[in-house]
Amino acid sequence: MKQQSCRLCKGRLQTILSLGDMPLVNYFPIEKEIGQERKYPLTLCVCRSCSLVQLDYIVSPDKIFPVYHYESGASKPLVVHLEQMVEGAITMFGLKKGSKVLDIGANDGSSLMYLKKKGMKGLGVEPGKNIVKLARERGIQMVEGFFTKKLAKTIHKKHGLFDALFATHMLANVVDLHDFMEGIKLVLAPKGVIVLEVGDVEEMIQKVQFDAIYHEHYSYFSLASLTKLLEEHGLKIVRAEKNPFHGGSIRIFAKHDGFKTQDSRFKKREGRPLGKKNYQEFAEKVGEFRKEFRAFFKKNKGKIIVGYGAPAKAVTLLNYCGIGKKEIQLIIDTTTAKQGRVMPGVHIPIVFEEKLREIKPDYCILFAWNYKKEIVPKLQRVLPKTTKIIIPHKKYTTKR
Ligand code: DWN
Ligand code: ZN
Repeated sequence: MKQQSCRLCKGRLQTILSLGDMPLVNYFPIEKEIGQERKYPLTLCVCRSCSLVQLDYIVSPDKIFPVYHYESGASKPLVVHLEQMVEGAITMFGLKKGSKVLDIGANDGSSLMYLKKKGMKGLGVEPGKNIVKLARERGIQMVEGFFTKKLAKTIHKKHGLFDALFATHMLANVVDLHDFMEGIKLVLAPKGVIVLEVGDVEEMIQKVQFDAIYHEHYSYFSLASLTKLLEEHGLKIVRAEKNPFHGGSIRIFAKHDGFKTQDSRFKKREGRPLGKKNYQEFAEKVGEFRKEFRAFFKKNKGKIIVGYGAPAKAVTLLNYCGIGKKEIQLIIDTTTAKQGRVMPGVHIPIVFEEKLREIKPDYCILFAWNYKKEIVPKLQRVLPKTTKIIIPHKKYTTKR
């Protein structure tokens, strides 16, 4: 349903970019479901009062998460990133054997597996039925459902307070941010720490990463909007870091109010906040991207073109640019849940990585561009020397 006002401050929303009607990005149809995908308006807006970037059309989480084809464990670099994040929290905040940790949006339990190895007591919260099953099969204790104040009360009653809460790239998936934060406060021990990582909206806008826009990303955070949200709920950011993960992320460490900011370099606002001009330029460049991307296929009609990686972002990119199985023969992906299925809306078949050895494409488009460091060498080893690798947002073709 259309959101009339800002989900953070009830301010008025200003449209930045409308991407048209788009399918959901993490439900990959099987053959017989092709063409039945529901599409919803996808429009990026910004609040005129608090500058939170957000969608104005809300697809209920009940329609998105109960069956969810994204598995953290399918991306090795993500598992490494999560493990490094846990190590950072252990060093900075003295987590140790026996510490109680709650992972909100635990997905397949990749972070909790590591915490378990370190001797900590982990509990995961995840709405995706199919991925909760995966996590449980790995021996991870899970609560199936959305983290709300109500669920927090139940968790508190059964498990008490937690020394650390992790929420990694899931705050964007929360519709009621205030209810979520009240839930956090209920289960965080007095000296406990929250480790929260989100996509960095300033990087997204400046690097024209419009493919990060999709219905399950209801909000797009800056350090300023995150600070506003937490401080409204008596939570204090004690340390903030930026990292290049997922195209650019912000990681914050927060505690109940009353603790000193650990990080003297911590600034409430990161550089100059984005303004109207930035958003206009972003919208123009997205239009240019679409034109260039479509022109590439026109120019290479008849050539063999494949994709590597079937991330959520590729669903937005392909549907917005109107590129499908006529132009791209297949997409390779390591996620078991996505095998034998097709890309939502454009119906390009998704196949196992082994297929790479059988094909001799003229071009391979890296849709999982955020892992280019790990993936390009792999492609260069397996694909013929004549194949050109295209990396979106870099618009360069790696010469071979
Ligand atoms: O917010 C979200 C972002 C952060 O992660 C989630 N709501 C959904 C998800 O978005 P995504 O699907 O764009 O994330 P990834 O991690 O960029 O997806 C990478 C895709 O590429 C996965 O389907 C796995 C695949 N992959 C692969 O085939 N070979 C990944 C690697 C590293 C590989 O070597
Ligand atoms: Zn607002």
